[in-house]
Amino acid sequence: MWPQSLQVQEEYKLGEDTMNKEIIEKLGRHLLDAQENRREVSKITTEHPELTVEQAYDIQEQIVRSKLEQGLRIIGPKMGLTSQAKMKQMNVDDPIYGYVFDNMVVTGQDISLSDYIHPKVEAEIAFVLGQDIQGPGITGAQVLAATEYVIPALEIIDSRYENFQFTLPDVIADNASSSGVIFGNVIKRPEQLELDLLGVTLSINGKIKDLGAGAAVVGHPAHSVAMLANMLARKGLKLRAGEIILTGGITGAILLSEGDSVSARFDGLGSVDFTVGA
Ligand code: OOG
Ligand code: MG
Repeated sequence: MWPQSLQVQEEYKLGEDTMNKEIIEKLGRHLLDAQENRREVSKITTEHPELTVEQAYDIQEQIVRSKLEQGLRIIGPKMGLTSQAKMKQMNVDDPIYGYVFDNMVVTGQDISLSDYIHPKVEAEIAFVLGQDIQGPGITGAQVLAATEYVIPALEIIDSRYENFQFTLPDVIADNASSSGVIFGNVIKRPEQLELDLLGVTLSINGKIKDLGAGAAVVGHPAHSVAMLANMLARKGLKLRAGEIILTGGITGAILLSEGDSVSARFDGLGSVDFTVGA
């Protein structure tokens, strides 16, 4: 999907008052460097309070481009800040999107704290489409009709910003805090489940830390995918068959500590578990 978007991006001219390309590249490198060195940095809006959402997506695109140049592959786009739990927790009111890469997928049962800055975990429902979806005007019903299957997931987010605090443009520029994802091994067709009523509990060391249902995500997780298709359409992009799309945290995100044993149980979709090592 990305080569096509780069083409689109080149045709999309920055207005005169927008940030110049050099600053966008510099901020992209700054955030990438923070991620690679597992070091938190100050919010970019501290130095650039005028940063717009559009410019923030340009910075995100710069990061995505660099990762692709390093040989990484996008597994799919993700939505973020789609539930009240998340919006309230992060003090940001609008859904955003970012990209998840192949090197972020955790395949074993363990993660190491030393691979992250200050990781948090949240429970999500992921969609895999059987057909491409091109916005604008996409509805949740159209998404469900195009969905091949759904998978339970735990996303590990790791904001590159100090104290995990940011404004909307900051978190967009930081590729929506994307850092890791663990998928469960139960997959179902969407019509086998009532995704809005699907309950989820998120436990650490046997204690429930948060819980919710699919409807927490903009009313229905399929609606989140529809919003994503419509947001991407503004850049001339579409959702593609086979991509794994994260719809956003149903639960609030929980900070991880060494020794944590994390388990999310999804009604009808089994559980997703991992432990946190040093
Ligand atoms: C931004 C990422 C949000 C979600 O599911 O809401 C996200 C953050 O909270 O750091 O992935
Ligand atoms: Mg998430």
